[in-house]
This record gives sequence, C-alpha cells and structure tokens, in this order.
Amino acid sequence: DSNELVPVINYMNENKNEDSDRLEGVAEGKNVIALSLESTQTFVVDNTLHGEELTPYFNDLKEEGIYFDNFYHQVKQGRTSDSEFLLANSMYPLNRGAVFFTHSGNDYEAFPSLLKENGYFTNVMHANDKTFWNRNVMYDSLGYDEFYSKEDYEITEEKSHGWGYLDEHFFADSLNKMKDMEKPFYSKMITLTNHYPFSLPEDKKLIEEGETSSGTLNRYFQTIRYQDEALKQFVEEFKQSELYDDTILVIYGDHFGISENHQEAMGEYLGKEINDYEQFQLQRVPMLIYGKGIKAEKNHTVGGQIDLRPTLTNLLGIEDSNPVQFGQDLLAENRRQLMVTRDGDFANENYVGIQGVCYDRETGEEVPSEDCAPGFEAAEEELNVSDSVIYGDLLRYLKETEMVTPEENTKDS
Ligand code: GP9
Repeated sequence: DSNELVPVINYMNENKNEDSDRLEGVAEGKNVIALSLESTQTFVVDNTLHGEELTPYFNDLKEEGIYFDNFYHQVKQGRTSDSEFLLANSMYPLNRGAVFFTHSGNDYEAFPSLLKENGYFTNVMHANDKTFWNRNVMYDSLGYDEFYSKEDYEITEEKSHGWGYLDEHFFADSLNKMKDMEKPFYSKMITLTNHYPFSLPEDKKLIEEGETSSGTLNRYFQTIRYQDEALKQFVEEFKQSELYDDTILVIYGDHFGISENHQEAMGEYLGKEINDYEQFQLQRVPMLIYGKGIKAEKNHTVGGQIDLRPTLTNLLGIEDSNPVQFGQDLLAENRRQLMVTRDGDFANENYVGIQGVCYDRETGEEVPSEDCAPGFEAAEEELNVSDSVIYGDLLRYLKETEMVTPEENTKDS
C-alpha cells in the first residue's frame, strides 16, 4: 500500500542536498536538445591517434560550454535504454535485464511528463525500429508526446550502413524536424553509427584505423572520428539556425563502447596497464552543456547520468515536485559527490571503491579498505531503495503519500 513509499521518501529527505540554486533558471523557457552519443567514452576526448585528434570538433566545443570530466555512465544490461531511464527518472536501472522491458507498465513521474506539464512538446529522435528496447511502450509511460523512429526518416541504402541510418543524415533530418516543431520542445536524440562492431563505409573513414591488438578498438577510433564530424555539421548548422537563440544542448555519452575484453589493447593505446581502477575510470563518458548564455566552465565534480535530471530542472528553473530522485544537481556547490554503479561500486570525492577494494580517486593507489566502507554502504542503500521503488511500482502512491518532512519523520519514530 501507499505506506511502502514512506521509507523511500524518508531516505530521500535524509540524503538531499541543500539546493544551492547556482545557475538556476539560466535556460528558463528554452528548448532542450539532449543528445545521447552512442558508445562514447571520455578517453577519446583530447586524445590522438597517428598524431590526429579523435574528436577535434568536440574538443573545441567543450571549451565553450560547461564540461564535466568526472561524469560516469551507470548502465547495466539495458545499455542505451538504461541511460535513458537514468535521465528520465533519476533512478537506477536494474541489475538484470532491461527495465525498459521488465517494468514499462509501472507508474513514473518522469522528466518528459514534467516538461509536458510545463508546456513543452516532448519527443525522442532515433532512427531505429521503434520496438527496439521496447521504446514505443516505455516512452508512453515516461510521457513523451512523440517518437520519431526509423519510419519518420528518409532512409535510403546509400545513406545507411551497419546499424542503419548514418549519423550525418540522422542529424540533418532531425534538425529540420526541430525547426518546424512547436516551441518550447524537448528533443532527446540518440545516435547510432558509433555502435559495435564499429564499421563504416570506406569514404567515411577520416582517420586510419588503430594498430592495437584489438580490431574492435582499432575500428572504434574511426567511428568516433566519424561521429565527431557528423556532430560538427549538426552543431554548426544549429548555430546558424533560429534555434540557437532559444535552445540548450546537452551532449553526453550513453555507455562504454570498448568492453573489458579489450583491456590489453586499451593498455597498448593508453600506454599503461589497465587494472581494475583504470577500467573503472574508463567508464567515464563526456558530458557537456552548451548554448547561448551558458558560460564556459570546467567542472570536475564526480557524478553520473542519475544527476542529469536535477541538473536540467535547475537550469530550466522548473519546480520538480517528484521527491523520489537519487541524483543531485551537478552544478550545486557542496553537492554530495557520489556516483554509484549498478555493481555496487562507487566513486566519491576522495575514493573509488571496486568490489571491496579501495583506491585513492586521483592517484589510483590502493588505500585501506576501511576508507571506502561508508561509500560501499551508501552505494548498497541507494541501489536497494531504488530497486524497491521499481519492483513495488511505488511511484503509483506518490500522489496519495503525504510528504514526510525530516522533522515529522523524527517525531514519528
Ligand atoms: C539501438 C541503440 C543502441 O536502438 O540505442 O542500443 P545499445 O546496444 O547501445 O543499447
């Protein structure tokens, strides 16, 4: 019954940040484009191959926005769909299977619904089959007005390769759709070309492949380079369009592209041994907030995809009354820095905790495991509380559950 939600709300109240209101409302009323970059990891940013930058355009673009370099993906088996879940709900995906499939019938108070209530036209743009990851069903539960899928793009064989529609064409068509959209809008775009097995037509290869012992990694460099070129074409055209004045762009990586099966090759490329700590740090994905009126800033806070929603609602100046969110505004001063992975590992300001072993976050040196005990404990509790919400479909009680303030909470117990 509705009492089941009470401990969840108590937990939220105990762990809530003091809202710093930093940059609150700077993007009020603006359109939002959330651009999810397929399999894009932070290690490619400002990095080179054969002396050439892998992401020359993004490297420059990130200097003009708010760039987060300690931002992690938090997905598990649901991969891209898990990252979508994290953004929409600020809750953790599940440890097994994809929550998009297993719990699409739950009640959610998701970000698209919230934006809709605030007058936004909310949509997803992704040139794949609409049933992939059960998106067509789950998107209704999350409150999207529209899903522009494969059938809404002018896909031809020449414009496709591998997984389908090449990013450059996906970007071009999508921008055209946005120009004609009701304003304000929230468009979530999901790219596709930089997907395993990272294959490209010959004439789209802008860099020689890598020379490591992994063909997968060697080709990944090429699809990453291609994606960056497609991004350039998109953002440059966006800047020339009328959208530029009233739109913020949020660009982030959805999950890793290079799995731990390629550790040796990654080590060859990065010139160091990839131990557990390095493997963990490789789970960082780029995250950039860019747009007119957004002042450039390099932000080193430790966070993850769970923090996207509170960060965006703050920027948009939107009141978000859903108390069941695990993320914290990335821009807030003195925020609780805690990034929990679905495996129960974590990173905080000082430490990275991996399977019971504790590392200094900055140096990667192993430190006494006691140092990580509070972190592991917090991680476990986060995941348990989040899971209880999903397994119990507890958000259906949100409206009838009285908001319990910390004071009342102490009185009751
Ligand atoms: C499929 C695309 C890729 O539509 O989102 O999915 P992934 O395999 O990365 O989860």
